Amino acid sequence: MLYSILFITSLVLCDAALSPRKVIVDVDGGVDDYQALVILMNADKLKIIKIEAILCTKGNTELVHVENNILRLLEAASRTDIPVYSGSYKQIMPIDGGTQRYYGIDGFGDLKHEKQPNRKLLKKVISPTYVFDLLKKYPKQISLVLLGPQTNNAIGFRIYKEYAKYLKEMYIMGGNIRNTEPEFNILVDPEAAEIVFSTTECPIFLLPFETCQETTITNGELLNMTDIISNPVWNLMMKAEAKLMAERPDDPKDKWVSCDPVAALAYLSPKKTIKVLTKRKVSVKLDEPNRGSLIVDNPTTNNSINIIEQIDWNYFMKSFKTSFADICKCGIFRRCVVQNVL
Ligand SMILES: [Ca+2]
Repeated sequence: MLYSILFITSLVLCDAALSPRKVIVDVDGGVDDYQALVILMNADKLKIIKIEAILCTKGNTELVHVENNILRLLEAASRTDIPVYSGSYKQIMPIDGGTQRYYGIDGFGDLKHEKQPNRKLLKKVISPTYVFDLLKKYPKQISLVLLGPQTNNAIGFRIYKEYAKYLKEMYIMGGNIRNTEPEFNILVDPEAAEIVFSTTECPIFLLPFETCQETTITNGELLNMTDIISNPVWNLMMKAEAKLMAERPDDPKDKWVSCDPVAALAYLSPKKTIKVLTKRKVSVKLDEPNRGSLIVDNPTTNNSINIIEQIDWNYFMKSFKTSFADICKCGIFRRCVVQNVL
């Protein structure tokens, strides 16, 4: 029996190890960023992808909270080996505040924690410099998954002339394609998004907010999962989710809309996750009214963005559950140490 397990596991590891896809994840530290990272970290554990770095940017909360939330997740998952880089503390043309309070002041439900995460784990280099060095080392091999305002990315595009050329692809959560109401990630730094959309040289896969709103999953279904999943990573996330749902207050029958994990899965398994993909010309409205909303299909725009219009929600839910259930499980070749979290 043990030989069978060893054989199957080594087959999986050997096969996947041939070509783990390299990815950098740029986050703004909300509960949904956390969920996205769990999906990606589980795939990293299986050697399907390699998370080269997590970059932080102001968005859901101030930069220091973003960093703390990500470090706390890595500690809970015993994955402090994944490098975390600080990034932009402010947008290019900041709006008042420029942070979102949907996930609380600290972006993670304002929970009380027994201890602060180890901030010494933060890398000393600023993120655009690190990313460009990595892009030069692995040209056209690195994907970017962007789950917050695109400030870090836009700065990279503007500092380094060849930044855009070296990227393989970008998966971006953000924007509106049908409503006029701007989506947060674009609204909070429209100039950054426009820089990225107008100077990109690699394929962009954009997940707009309206696609996420079509979810078939309810708050109640998420809360009920606590009956079948229990580990430090899940418990920490659900403590924040349950507190925030109670404070808003949300009805269990309401749709549970969480965009970032959908964008992460779209990157990880595009064929299984994305049901409808269209190519559209996309730019960002930089003046009022509706500053920060997307202008779609404008013939004068010179790009072609892949818009993720429909998702397989059953596949998403299955993957979401599996990722959270497995993230802390110890493999034969990997030691799991449960940290002092909750
Ligand atoms: Ca986010």
